[in-house]
Amino acid sequence: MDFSCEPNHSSNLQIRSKEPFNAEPPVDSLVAHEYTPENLVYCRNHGPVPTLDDTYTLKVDGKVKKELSFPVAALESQFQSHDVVAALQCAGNRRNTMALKKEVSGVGWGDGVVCNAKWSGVYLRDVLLKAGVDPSAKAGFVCFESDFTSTQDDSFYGGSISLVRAMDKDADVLLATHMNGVRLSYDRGFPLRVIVPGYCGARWVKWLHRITVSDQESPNYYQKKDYKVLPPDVDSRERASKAWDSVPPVELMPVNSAVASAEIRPTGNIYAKGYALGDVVGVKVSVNKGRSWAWAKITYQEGKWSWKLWEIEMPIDERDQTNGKVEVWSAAVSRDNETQPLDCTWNYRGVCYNGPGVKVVG
Ligand SMILES: Nc1nc2c(c(=O)[nH]1)N[C@H]1C(S)=C(S)[C@@H](COP(=O)(O)O)O[C@H]1N2
Ligand SMILES: [Mo]
Repeated sequence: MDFSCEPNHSSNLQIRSKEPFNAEPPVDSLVAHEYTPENLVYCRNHGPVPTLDDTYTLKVDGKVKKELSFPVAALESQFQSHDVVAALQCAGNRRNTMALKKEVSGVGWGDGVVCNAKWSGVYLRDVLLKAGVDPSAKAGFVCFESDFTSTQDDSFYGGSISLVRAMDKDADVLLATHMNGVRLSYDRGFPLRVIVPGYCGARWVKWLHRITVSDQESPNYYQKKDYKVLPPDVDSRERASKAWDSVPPVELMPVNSAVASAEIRPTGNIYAKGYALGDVVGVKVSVNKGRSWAWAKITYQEGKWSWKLWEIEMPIDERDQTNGKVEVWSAAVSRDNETQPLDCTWNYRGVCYNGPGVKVVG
């Protein structure tokens, strides 16, 4: 296929690799918005960004009673449209902090590989119901395929989720055509992408071409091999390849947070802001490396799947400073009292890092 028009990537992003195009925004600019504007959304690609139009045919096949196939442009007229506010996060977000412990393999990502948006489109559940899928099915998978280009490691990009998740009304899995009220850009997956709230970005397949109901998860590299939290003794590609089959894929992301900006006010107090991810009920901040914590104020939260924005102003002690510098730490706490580990276990691919957020000021 010929991609005659090159997508215009935002110049606000810090480029981590040009081919494929991987880039993230400065994290302090990210938390200035509840819904991330398009020009501050990170780009994570395993292959070229195709510049498609919306006339191609979307296929729904596999273990369905009735196969479906229609032009993607017809999706919106066939199913009811819905909005879901959800944060999108790459499993590699914050990888650079894990790499401080020991080298990891992957794009050198900071804390900005995340965004929050209102996604609009149709429920995957509604499409599968039309294909005759049993809503009470207890087993099986829904595989997503984008095969307009090959990728670094496979002949196409794919991923899957369980059929139970796909059919669960409360999971809000969407086939999205719009982000923040406008059509998806080429970078975001125009004309159609999958939204799996709470799950790592790898399952949010962009430029969706085919949906297959199957007894097996997607055979794609990024489902079966990559995006796994490998045991800590796996420290080479060769060892990784031996562990792939026995380690589950990353699905729901762990509770997380980052300090996006921090400053010392003229009063001598610290003022810090950041984001938190997961089913978060509170965010704690420490200026003395975890000896004591104070609760931040949540300034934004919407529905079940959004990120939370937080801020805090708190006094600092002279003892908290080393050479005039203070480390500001954050740790989110979830509804079931899960929190960020002070010492997050290292893994070879540097995925799902969720040690405390850290920013040094002064
Ligand atoms: N077709 C396709 N979909 C994809 C990817 C890809 O490389 N190709 N990358 C995935 C990964 S790893 C992430 S984190 C998100 C990134 O979405 P974004 O570029 O819109 O931020 O898209 C996912 N969907
Ligand atoms: Mo990702």
